[in-house]
Parts: sequence; C-alpha cells; structure tokens
Amino acid sequence: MTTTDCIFCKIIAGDIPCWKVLETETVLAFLDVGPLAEGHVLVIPKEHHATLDGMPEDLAADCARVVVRVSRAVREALGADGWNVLQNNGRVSGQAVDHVHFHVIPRRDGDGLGYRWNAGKLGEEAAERVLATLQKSLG
Ligand code: DGP
Repeated sequence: MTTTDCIFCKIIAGDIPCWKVLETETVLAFLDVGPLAEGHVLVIPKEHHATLDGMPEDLAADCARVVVRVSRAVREALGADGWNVLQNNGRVSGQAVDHVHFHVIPRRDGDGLGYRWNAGKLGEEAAERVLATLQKSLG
C-alpha cells in the first residue's frame, strides 16, 4: 500500500475528516470511528509506516509519549477504571489499516468487553530455543 491510498494518510492530509484529540509535530491522536468503548482513541505517526518494525525508533517513542498523555486523559478526564493499549501488526493480528496505530481503549467495570488471553506454559526447550533466536537477531 502506498501513502496515496492509505486512509490514515488521508486523515493526516485533511482529505478525510476526523475528531482530533491531540496533534504534535510528528503524531496525531483522533477518535476511532468504530469505538470499542466511549473515548477509544487512535494514536498514529504522521509519517506512513505499515507496521511497527519498519518505524524509526524515535518516531515510535514520539507515539509512545502521546499514548501516555492520552492514557492520563482517559483516566483523569473520562474516569476510566483502566484501559488497553493495543497495537496490531499484520492481518493475523487483526490489523486492518496498514498504517501504524496504537489503540487506547478505555475500560470500565462491567463493560463486558472482556479479553482473551490463552496463556500457555513456557518450557525449558522452547525458552532456550526462542531466546537464542531472538538474541542472535537483536545482536
Ligand atoms: P486495526 O484493526 O488495529 O487495524 O484498527 C483499525 C481501526 O481504525 C479500527 O478500529 C477502525 C479505525 N478506522 C478505520 N477507518 C477509519 C477512519 O476513516 N476514521 C477513523 N476515525 N477511524 C478509522
């Protein structure tokens, strides 16, 4: 996908309207059009990157700073009991829009949203194998 047919790039360019929450030089935060809860915010870099691994680390840090600020507002102003920060990469993860975005989803007691966390159990063989692979890649 190029930036010309990216819906979030169109929002950044002002070609598609959005409910703007916060804007910095490099980051935009706006209300999700299909909210999971009232106050569901998307935080996106203004520069187009499809997935997190392709992003400059400084730009990801800019996004994280805005996620923290939005989190404070969600807690203090919207009175959320908690919130989820969700960032999907790839179709398998649920990513529908190929422009990096962080969901900030306010949670309220009894909201019924739930969450699914099918935890496994880390075994020694898998731990050693995956650790060696990751450490080799990370250098
Ligand atoms: P994801 O599944 O993680 O790629 O989430 C994409 C989110 O983007 C989804 O919650 C709906 C939201 N979204 C898609 N198109 C638009 C749009 O045009 N405007 C706004 N505000 N949100 C959008």
